[in-house]
Amino acid sequence: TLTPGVDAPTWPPEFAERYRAAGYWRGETFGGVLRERAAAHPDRIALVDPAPGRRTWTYRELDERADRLAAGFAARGIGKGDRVVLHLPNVGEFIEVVFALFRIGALPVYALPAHRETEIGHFCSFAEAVAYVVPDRHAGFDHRELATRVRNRTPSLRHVFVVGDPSEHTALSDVPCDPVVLPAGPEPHELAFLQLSGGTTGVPKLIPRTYDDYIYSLRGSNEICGVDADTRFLVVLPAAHNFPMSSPGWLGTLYAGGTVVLCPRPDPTTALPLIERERITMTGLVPPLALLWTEAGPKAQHDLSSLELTLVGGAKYSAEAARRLEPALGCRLMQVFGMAEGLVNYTRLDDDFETVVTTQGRPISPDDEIRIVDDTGHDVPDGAFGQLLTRGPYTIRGYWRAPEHNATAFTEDGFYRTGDVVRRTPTGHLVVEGRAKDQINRGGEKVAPEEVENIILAHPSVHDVSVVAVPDAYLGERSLAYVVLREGAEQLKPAAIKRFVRDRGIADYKVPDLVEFVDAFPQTGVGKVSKKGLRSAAAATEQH
Ligand code: J2J
Repeated sequence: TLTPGVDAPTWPPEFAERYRAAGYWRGETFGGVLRERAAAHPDRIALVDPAPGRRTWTYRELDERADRLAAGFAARGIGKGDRVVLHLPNVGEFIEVVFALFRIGALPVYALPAHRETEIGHFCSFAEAVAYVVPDRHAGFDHRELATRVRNRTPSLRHVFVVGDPSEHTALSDVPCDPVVLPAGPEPHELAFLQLSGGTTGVPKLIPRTYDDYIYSLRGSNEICGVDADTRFLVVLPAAHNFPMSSPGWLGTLYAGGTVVLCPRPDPTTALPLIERERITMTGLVPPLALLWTEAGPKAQHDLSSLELTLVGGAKYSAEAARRLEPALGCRLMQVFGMAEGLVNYTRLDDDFETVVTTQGRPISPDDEIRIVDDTGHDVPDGAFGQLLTRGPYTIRGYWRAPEHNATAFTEDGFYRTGDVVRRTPTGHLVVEGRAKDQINRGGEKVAPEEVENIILAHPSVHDVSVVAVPDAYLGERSLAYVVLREGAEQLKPAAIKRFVRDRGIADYKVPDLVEFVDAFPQTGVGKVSKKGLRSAAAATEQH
């Protein structure tokens, strides 16, 4: 039932041919890549999970483990094209499960550790997932209870696999089986997984990526970042995020035959000792973490001399903060401006320092097509600001099962409307100046105001609500909910609104940071709430 082009628009044949002819799409799959690496260097360490009781996997062990898990999944009726919602923190099982699913052509749907019942319920039902993989407990939260509730309301969901104590579900450790009997694997042009979009709408969209396109972005990223078999990459951000997965991330590192080390928590107290102990050479951070590390680095009594390169992206990194990273951590800085939909820009190792600190890089591929347009869709003059549109060998042509949304999110000729406002320097580097899309970028975590507004609107005392971004020195942006109460409704405290949102079961980073009660919103001509008006009101509030 799963063909690119049916569940999701795919590249027109003439583009696919061009990308193959140019050597971008090479007909590889992740299952095949891992098999080849395991044959070429079986005893090299692929993966380290340093949590208490440090565990390691050689390439051969990871390959065998993926095989036996894949066979176990297949024996339970999970097959090609089936969707499996993966909701694991940075633990070794995350990587094992992903490669097992790749091997049988089942599609991981990457949930973030912070997601709760609202998001998980949506992913499971919208993707018609057949299985859901969780930890028993993580960060004080019992995932098994959530899994039971989601399972009870999702007819397609046949399996819940638990890392650790399974309670009423199935232990992941019971899944692997021998002998390994596997069905035919997936084709390189087929979908490999569904990634989550940051989103601007009431529910997050799913992003369909193929082996061909994603592996090209990995190869390109590896070349730019200098990833090779000696790379020891620390996964600091949640492994499910597109950035630590592919820019160049854990998948890029495994593609190159390097070593991936999973960091359980991103704070410098956890990460800096790990850099010393595991001789980490490369990592990726969002700007707020980069700020924390920059503060902590020089004070920490840890030997960070192995660290060669730190990538920073996911949200705007100020030039002023960027200037301080290299001296503080004793490594090179690379800015990265990417998106799970595709296009990734990097500053280059041979860029001059000013370019590295003041731009967000240039595209991976010579065939990444960039247009910068005004509100009417016309190209702006060279160097002027405008909205970024892009099309290329690893940028999707449409979201999964979302024809109506696709009609506006993409141009007729297949350019993705990123919603980012950028300008291009004479060297082709992009500078991100802002955003035209209705989204809050909370230190790299994306929040769709509409999703939060819909929840707040369900509160019996609330007449109307608008959620906007306010500037924040640490996170870049935080969220502010302007709430209009119903006439005659009892006055509420901000905490009551926050609790209401939290109790609905939603990722914590989506709970509004600030709540303000107002009598009315600024209106636009068409009678819709003016987010622009609200945003400038919010900026003014912040200054007081
Ligand atoms: C400003 N805004 C940025 C940056 C992303 C690598 C790096 C990041 C992501 C990512 C990714 C930015 N400066 N340096 O997938 O592979 C904002 C833009 C963009 C949106 C995409 C990767 N880097 N952004 O952040 O899908 O608004 O991917 O459109 O989570 O983040 O978000 P996401």
